[in-house]
This record gives sequence, C-alpha cells and structure tokens, in this order.
Amino acid sequence: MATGGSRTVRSFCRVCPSVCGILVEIEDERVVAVHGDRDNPFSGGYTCPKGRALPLIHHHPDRLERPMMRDGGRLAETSWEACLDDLGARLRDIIAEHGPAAVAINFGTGIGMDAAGYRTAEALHRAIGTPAKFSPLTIDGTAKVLVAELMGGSAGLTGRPDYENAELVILIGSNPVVSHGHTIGMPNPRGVFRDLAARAQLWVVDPRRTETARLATRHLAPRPGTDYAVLAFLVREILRDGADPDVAVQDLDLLASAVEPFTREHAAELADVDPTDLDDLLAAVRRAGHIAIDTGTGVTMSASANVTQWFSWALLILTGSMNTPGGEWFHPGFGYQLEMFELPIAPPEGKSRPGPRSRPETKAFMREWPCATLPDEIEAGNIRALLNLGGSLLTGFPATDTLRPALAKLEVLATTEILPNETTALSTHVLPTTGQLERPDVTLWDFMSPRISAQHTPAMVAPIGDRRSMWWVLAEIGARLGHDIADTTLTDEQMLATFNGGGRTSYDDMVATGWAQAERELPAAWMHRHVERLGGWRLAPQLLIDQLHGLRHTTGPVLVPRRQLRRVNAQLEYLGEQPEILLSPQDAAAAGIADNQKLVVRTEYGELTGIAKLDPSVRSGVVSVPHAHAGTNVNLLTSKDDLDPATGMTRYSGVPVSLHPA
Ligand SMILES: Nc1nc2c(c(=O)[nH]1)N[C@H]1C(S)=C(S)[C@@H](COP(=O)(O)OP(=O)(O)OC[C@H]3O[C@@H](n4cnc5c(=O)[nH]c(N)nc54)[C@H](O)[C@@H]3O)O[C@H]1N2
Ligand SMILES: Nc1nc2c(c(=O)[nH]1)N[C@H]1C(S)=C(S)[C@@H](COP(=O)(O)OP(=O)(O)OC[C@H]3O[C@@H](n4cnc5c(=O)[nH]c(N)nc54)[C@H](O)[C@@H]3O)O[C@H]1N2
Ligand code: SF4
Ligand SMILES: [Mo]
Repeated sequence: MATGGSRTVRSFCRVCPSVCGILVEIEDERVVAVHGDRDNPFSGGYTCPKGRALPLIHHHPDRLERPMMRDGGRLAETSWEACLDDLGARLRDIIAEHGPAAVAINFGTGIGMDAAGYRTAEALHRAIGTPAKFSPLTIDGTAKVLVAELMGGSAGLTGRPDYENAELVILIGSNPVVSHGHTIGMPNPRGVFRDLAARAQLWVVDPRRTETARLATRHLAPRPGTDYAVLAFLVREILRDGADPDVAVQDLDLLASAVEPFTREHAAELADVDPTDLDDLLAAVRRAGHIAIDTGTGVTMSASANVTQWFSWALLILTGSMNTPGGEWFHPGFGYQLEMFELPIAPPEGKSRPGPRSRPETKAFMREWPCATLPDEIEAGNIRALLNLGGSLLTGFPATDTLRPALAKLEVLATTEILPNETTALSTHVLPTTGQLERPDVTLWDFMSPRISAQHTPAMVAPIGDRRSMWWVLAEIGARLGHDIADTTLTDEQMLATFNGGGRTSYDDMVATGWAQAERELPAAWMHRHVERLGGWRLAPQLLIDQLHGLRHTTGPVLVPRRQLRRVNAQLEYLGEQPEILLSPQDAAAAGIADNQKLVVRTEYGELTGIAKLDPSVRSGVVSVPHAHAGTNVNLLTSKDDLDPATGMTRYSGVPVSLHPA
C-alpha cells in the first residue's frame, strides 16, 4: 500500500455483490472521493450512491476505533489484549460447563464481503464445533436454495437470466433498479433494463409499480403471496400445449395434477388480476419460446416462497429455458469451478436435520438454525454466548421486542463492527475490525457476480485507530480456545494468498491485473452432465406439493418489504433515507390516514408508528415498509413463530396488518 501524498487507487466496491470497479481518490490519509472505474470490464464505470458514500463510511465521526468491553454496566475502551483475553476466558468457561453448542455464531451481512474474515469465521466455527450457526439465509430467503436442491438435486445451482439474449424476462418480487439484484449482482440495472425493454419483453410482477416496473414493457400487480397462482396457470397452459422441453424430466404427471386447478379464472381470482393480463402473459411466453425468470425477496419472504419458486422453475424447464441462450444460465463459480467435479445429488425429499432444542418443531437448513429461534434458545439457556460478526441483530432478525431482552441475558455478546448501533450498545465486547478501504480483498461470493470473474484490491489506506483485520481477531479468539486457526503474524495479503483456491488464475496474477474472467459456456456441458446424472429435472417434489395444498389466503391488507436506494439494510442510515410507509390512497382513505401523517401499523405480533406516504403506485391491500430502520423498526411487526416449516425462513412479506391514524 502506497501512503502519503495525493493518489488515485483502483479498487472494487464491496458494499454489495455487484462489486463495481472504483477509483479511490486519497489525499494524505483522507479518502476524498470514489468514482466509477471506466476500465473495469464488469461495471464499465458504473457506481451507485452507496459506493460513492465509501469516504463517508470511512470517516464517519462515530466510527469504532478501539475495542470495548463491558465493565459493570458500561462499555469502556480497552486494549486488544485485555479484550480478547477476557472474551477468550469467558468462552472457555462456557464451553467447559455447557459444551460448544452454548456458543452461537452469526455470520452477518457486514462480513459477507470480507474474504479473509469470512473464511476465518468458517474455520473458527468448525473449530468450536457448534451447531448454533445463524446467517441472513433464514431472514432473506431459503426458497431458491431449497428448490434448486429438490428439483435440481443441488443447492449449488444458481440460475439467472441470460439478459444479453433473452426475449422475455419475468421479474417477480425483485426491484433491481434499487437493489441491484437479489443473490445476483447487477451493476447499472437501469441500463440493463432499458436495453432489454428496447428489444424484448420485460414483465415485472410486483404489488407496487416499482422503479424497475417503470422501465418494463408490462407490470402485473397480484395480491402479495399469490404469484404462484399466476405461474401455476402458465405451467398448466404450457403443459396443455404439449410442452416438449427437449430434456429429461421426472414426475410430469404429478406436476400436471398439481397445476390443474389453476384455470385462467381461478388464477385471476386468487391473484386479483385481470384475466386478460394473464392471457397476454401467456401469449408472451408462447411467443418467446425460451424465457428467463428472476425472483427476489418479494417471493422468498412470503409464505408461498417455495411453491412460487417451484412453479417458476417448472415453467423454465418446460419451456426448455434452463441452460439455454435467452433462458437461464447457471454460474459455475470462479473459485470453486463446478464444471470440474460431479455435484453430489441430494435426495428428492431434501436433507432435513433437527432444529435447536428449544424449538423442536423447526429444522436446521443448510446446517444453519433459523434466525427466528435465537431468542428462545437464549431464554432456554441453550445459547449463552453469541459471536455476532457484522450483524445488525436488532433490525435484521424478527420480533425485535422479544429479541432485545433475550440478547441482554447473554453472558457474552461479542460484536465485530465498524460503526456503533443498538446491537453494539447491548454487546459485552465490541471488536472494531477494518472497513473495506482498510483491507486488501478478493471477491468472496463469485457465484453472485454477474460474470464468471473475480477481482482483487489492495488496501487503500491504513486502518484508523486500533482497528484490526477480522481474520486476525477471529484467529486470536481461536488461539485462546486452543485452536490453531491461522498464523496471526501474517500480513493481510499473505493471509489472502493462503486461500488461493481457484484454479482459473493464481493469486499473484489477480494481484497484478486486479481482475480475471472466464468465458461463459451456454449451454454449459457441466449442467447437461449434471441433469443427466440426476435422471432429469424433478418436476414435482412431494414437499412442495404438500406446501401447495397447505397455502391459505387472507383478503385484508398485508405488509410487504422494500429496499431503499441510499442504504443497505441497516447501513448508511446517515444518507438520510426516511422510513416512509407507502400505502395506496384508497386504503389510506378507508383508514382515515392523510399523506405525511403519522400512522400506526399493527399486526398480531406488535405495532409501529411511522409516516404515511400515499402512493398510487402501490396496489390496494398492501403496506410497503422499508426494513432496518432502528426507529421505525419493521421487525416490531414480525414474529419468531411465523416460519416456513421446511427451512425456518421468517415470514416478512404478506403478514396481515391493520392501519390506524396515530
Ligand atoms: N422485516 C424485515 N426484516 C429483514 C429484511 C426485510 O426485508 N424485512 N431483510 C432481511 C435481509 S434480506 C437481510 S440480508 C438481513 C440483513 O441483516 P444483517 O445481516 O444484520 O445486515 P445489515 O443490516 O446490513 O448489518 C450489517 C452490519 O455490518 C456492519 N458492517 C459493515 N461493513 C462491515 C465490515 O467490513 N466489517 C464488519 N465487522 N462489520 C461491517 C454494518 O455497520 C452493519 O451494522 O435483514 C433481514 N431482515
Ligand atoms: N439499495 C439497496 N440495495 C440492496 C439492499 C438495500 O437495503 N438497499 N439490500 C440488499 C439485500 S440484503 C438483498 S437480500 C437484496 C434484495 O433485493 P430485492 O429482492 O430486489 O429487494 P427489493 O428491492 O426490496 O424488492 C422486492 C420487491 O418485492 C415486492 N414484493 C413484496 N412482496 C411481494 C409478493 O408477495 N409478490 C411479489 N411479486 N412481489 C412482492 C416488493 O414490493 C419489492 O418491490 O437487495 C440488496 N441490495
Ligand atoms: S451497485 Fe453495489 S457494488 Fe456497485 S457501487 Fe453500488 S453498492 Fe457498490
Ligand atoms: Mo439480504
């Protein structure tokens, strides 16, 4: 890392998985600006307001600079040595008395883009050997992974639209113009959708006429949680056309009987849409032949998540759109390279494991416990310590009012963070780790990148205050528990180099060039081989048939989630996005609520007060509340008990609400 003077350094943004290339302007040790890097082959100079806010994040006046430890009732600054020794001793005692399962680990979003930190966290987790692992998986979406496993035999299949060649893209419950994609990064979403809509069909299915829907050729606004009915209708009609997907499939007859009730009239009634819109969508699917579908949190957070994802895959398979130009392509990974080995094939019923002891009705999913079970596990005395790595627990997890007193009972709540928040205020140990401009890094989630690619960045500036690298902190904790996790005398670059797993390029080459990319093969031979070994796509997994039959609908107003442009979850709150509650003028009039007036939103589980924004782009029966605001905290309205029975995903969309003037 060069230091001193004025310089512009090439890097890539790790605020979100779009990983845009950036140029960072530095004067002495002050980061003064971030611009898009036009030479970056993946983002071509694009940045969004969040990436451009990196200097503000780095120089935030409240930033955490020194380790803190609770002394009596108060958090007080201390040295790393004292903080880690105390933490290590407490964890050792807890493990000695109650076993490793009493120590939980949360892999929060804040460490999701710290490659060395994340991998060291995985190593620490393995070394401690605790089953109590939490991550955003069960508060963001499990449906995509579950359906990939049940229908495609592997959770590792991450499909995404082939935007370059698609003739019809259907986006369901995702608003990439704001979010830049769900589980898939997308720099310059406006550009992508403008190009697409100029030459092809883009249908957006969302109860709100979103920023993305405004660029679409058509917008369909079904009642939340009923998207599956629209898809079931399409599947039914495509089957009646005599679908010939040209690939092997299993259980076609079971799928046909599952979708048989979804006639045009039935689907239109359930979804509360005009039947002629369904005719138009069906005609568009027939005309396009191969189609592409992408789903987002509007799908994965609803009670019908798995069933909706199932029918979207069924439609893709039946139209021959999987692994096909203009349809879906599957990311082979850059580091892992799925084409190099045979993916293990999961059994058709999925892999079910027991959930935590205090919640025997729940299951572990992908070896993780549902986030919603954390308060009960603490109250039961099963979890006594929590290593919270970059998680804003009190805004991200459900049922804030239940979680808060539970967290306060923990013997240890150790949080790695860059900025203080409600969760650090409750913590027993606060561990300030390096922010993204202070550490070298490589792309961690290359499966989420829009290309088969990886990038490297050096550190831009030296760490502020006493901040240390996450990997170093975790390795030091491990050492105090008797585990040799990493050599803590290594530099960050040396540590990153030890992870050099990808055979596509060497770490040294990545350092030299800044990025590396592999050709995309479409259709991909590895996918063909995989589907052959699977014995054909599984069209009708029993678990999903059972869930379809169990779906129930309410007709009253419901809560839906929403992202905001100038923040990421709980982060960047200082860019000023307000927690506006969007509702249709009709619903507002019925409840006696005026624009910009305070309202109370109430569910069976709790209530919150916020500012109403009357918005004709929202369909009636829908209340859109942005998440992760500490004040107007939407998780006051959610439940620790309203979970997907198969995966433990919390229900964040479609929760029945009532509206009242404040
Ligand atoms: N009701 C409701 N609840 C939701 C959602 C919803 O839509 N509705 N959305 C859900 C979703 S999709 C998700 S992903 C979760 C997100 O919930 P979390 O996983 O808790 O993620 P964030 O709110 O982004 O908080 C990340 C924290 O990491 C810190 N951080 C940032 N960079 C770094 C770093 O480099 N190192 C360290 N150590 N820390 C860092 C930030 O300051 C921030 O406090 O919330 C979920 N909760
Ligand atoms: N600017 C910004 N970008 C972000 C984030 C952020 O907070 N801010 N968060 C990041 C994270 S952690 C994630 S997980 C991704 C999420 O990325 P997305 O899934 O694209 O999230 P949203 O932009 O909230 O879009 C979800 C849409 O679903 C709609 N919806 C709600 N319920 C239903 C339903 O039942 N059916 C249908 N069809 N639609 C429904 C909502 O109205 C909303 O427009 O975004 C990431 N990117
Ligand atoms: S889209 Fe994501 S990666 Fe790109 S600048 Fe914005 S926050 Fe950074
Ligand atoms: Mo997320």
